[in-house]
Amino acid sequence: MYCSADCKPGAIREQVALNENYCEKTMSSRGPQVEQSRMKLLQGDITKLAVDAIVTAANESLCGGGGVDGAVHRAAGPGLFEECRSIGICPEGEARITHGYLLPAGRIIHTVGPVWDGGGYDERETLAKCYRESLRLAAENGVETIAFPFIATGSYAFPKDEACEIAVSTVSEWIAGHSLPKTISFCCFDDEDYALYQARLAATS
Ligand code: AR6
Repeated sequence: MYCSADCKPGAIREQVALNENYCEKTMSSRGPQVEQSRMKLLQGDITKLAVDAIVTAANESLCGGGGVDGAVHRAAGPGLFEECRSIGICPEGEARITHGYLLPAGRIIHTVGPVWDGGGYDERETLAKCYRESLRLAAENGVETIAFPFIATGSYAFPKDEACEIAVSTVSEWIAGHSLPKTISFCCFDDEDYALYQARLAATS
């Protein structure tokens, strides 16, 4: 499904990531049965996605807050809070998995991004680790379809250009070495973030 500016509110804008060159490359190196790109770009509320797992940008307590994590906790309901409380602390760069409760997504992967502090505190590596750890947990749990929000770019103030580059390159590296998840989506909340990913994905191909 792809809808443009005339999207109804709440609809998810989606675009198959990467262009035909990428498909051609994939087809010649791996055979025609895997011609579909495994990265997708979406726009909308991640809590509405009926995927096997969504990722949320949590804090170390995993007990909710603002931004995407607040939305996830509100939509999933109190069962999520109870399970998160039983897990305890999740350090920066790590991830934990829970049930999806009232969400259409079956599972929730909670990862804790770095708070941007100028870039001299391993923030970039920590952010890449968030993606890798989330994907590792997803694969271990048989997740075939997963969606990521734009981790650390809200309250945690990670510069968006760099965060997008790290997200796309880390996911690309994962895809090259792993068969699961089969489809990995980036779910952007606003137009500006969507355009940033669109340009980055086109450049990656
Ligand atoms: N669907 C998709 N993306 C969303 C949604 C949504 N419903 N809501 C916001 N975003 P942030 P962080 C985007 O601040 O920077 C919380 O309080 C938003 O536009 O949610 O990692 C946690 O508890 C932005 O691009 O996460 C932590 O304390 C992106 O989600 C802290 O904030 C991430 O923004 C984590 O900060």
